[in-house]
Amino acid sequence: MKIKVINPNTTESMTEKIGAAARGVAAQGTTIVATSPAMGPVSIEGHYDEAVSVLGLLEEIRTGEADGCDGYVIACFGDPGLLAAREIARGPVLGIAEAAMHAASMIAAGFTIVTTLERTRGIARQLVEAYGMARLCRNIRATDLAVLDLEREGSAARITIVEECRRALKEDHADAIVLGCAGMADLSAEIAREIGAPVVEGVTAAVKLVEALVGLGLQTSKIGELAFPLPKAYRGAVRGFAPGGA
Ligand code: 5HY
Repeated sequence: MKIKVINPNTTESMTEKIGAAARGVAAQGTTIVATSPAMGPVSIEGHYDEAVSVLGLLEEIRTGEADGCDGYVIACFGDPGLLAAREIARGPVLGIAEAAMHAASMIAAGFTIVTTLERTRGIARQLVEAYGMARLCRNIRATDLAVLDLEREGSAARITIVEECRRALKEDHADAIVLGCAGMADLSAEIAREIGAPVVEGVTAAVKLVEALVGLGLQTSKIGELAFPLPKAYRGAVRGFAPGGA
């Protein structure tokens, strides 16, 4: 099977890191295609960044459909454009936040999300509510790291994240940690060893869940809300996105 893992921001080093993490857990027979859009923000750290990133993401889904991809991962903890992507995809589309929370809910009685900037906590909180995880999410902690701090060689990001995870175990009584940024995709095993608790990372969780869904022969339902968009004209710079080629 072929799974397309899309980094909706346009920082190549992060896309490479995400692709390596995905390939590290992919089953034999699963091909991982890791991409990021040609247009969009270099990092997604708020509602505006997220909104602007969605068109580039959807373009990657469109090309994935033409290339026969069996499923998709949206590798950004805000799960930007998730439902729109599901409308235009045949196969399963998972966001890393949704995948990570569901995985954590199956191995722990409660988890804490450890994310980047303080201002993105609200986005994570909205997703916790949307995914029905409020009962299990003990807290959402921000390290106040910028997303691209995770890309800087020699940054203290890893230590900062480990310290916040330790506080989560002690103060929130979390039984597991959910890492709240795709840029942390290379850190989960190391952090789990250091803190002695399960650390769920969304890119790898999403890849395995997409594999499972495709293996079950499950695709995105096209009989209701997530049916293909209605054919109509689009005007101006987005005219090429018109559904049904109208
Ligand atoms: C992410 N931003 O996973 C989110 C993390 C965040 O560019 N990739 C980004 O802090 O929302």
